[in-house]
Amino acid sequence: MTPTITAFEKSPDRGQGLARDTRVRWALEEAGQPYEVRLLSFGAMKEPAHRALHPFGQIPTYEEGDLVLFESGAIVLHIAQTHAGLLPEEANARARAITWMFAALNTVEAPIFELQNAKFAEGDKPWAAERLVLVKDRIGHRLGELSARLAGADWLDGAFSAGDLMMVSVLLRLKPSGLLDAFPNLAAYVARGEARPAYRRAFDAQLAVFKGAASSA
Ligand code: GTB
Repeated sequence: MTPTITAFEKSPDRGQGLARDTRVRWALEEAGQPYEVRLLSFGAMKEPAHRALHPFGQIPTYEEGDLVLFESGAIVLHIAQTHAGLLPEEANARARAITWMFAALNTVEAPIFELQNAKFAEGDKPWAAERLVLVKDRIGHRLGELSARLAGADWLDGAFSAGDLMMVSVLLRLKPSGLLDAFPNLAAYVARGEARPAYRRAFDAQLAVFKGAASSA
């Protein structure tokens, strides 16, 4: 059965691929799984019909027959568990790859998310500049730790896995900030992820949505 995911009708990132549907598209592309996309306006995301799928009124969601999922991490994990290629077969290696997915979402994405809050949601507060310094420091600290672990390897634990897909997706959100530049091995790691044909297809698909929305506006 062809799954359907949801995405922004008009992404606020203007097609940079930073919204969380891109990681789901990427996983589906890595898995060779065709999919459909239902595009939503900000208003439609908050309507009861979408909230029945996503309690927080956000994208992405994933529908496949009777199964409805929200949370990009849970969706990517489901795709990885039901298709070959994104998780190792060996049980311990599989558990470690899933650990990297959680690390990406809980330990690395959390401070990166705060950067967006500090810049955009809180940018007009009198304490915004001071907070921005603290947030950037926290991100730098975390990136230093990740950089030390990755060292000279191509991927976090052997072959490319859903753990790398999630970590690269999270780090990509830092690209506009330039914070990755201080860690050449992480910048190269992100570039390796972006160079994967499956990532390119996912990126191009979300960009086509943005261009379509821009041309019809
Ligand atoms: N934890 C959830 C998950 O991983 O799926 C978070 C989902 C989420 O934050 N969704 C966002 C959303 O629906 C879109 S991705 N927001 C609308 C709302 O809450 O009303 C987050 C996002 C938004 C915009 C940019 N950007 O402009 O660069 C990047 C990422």
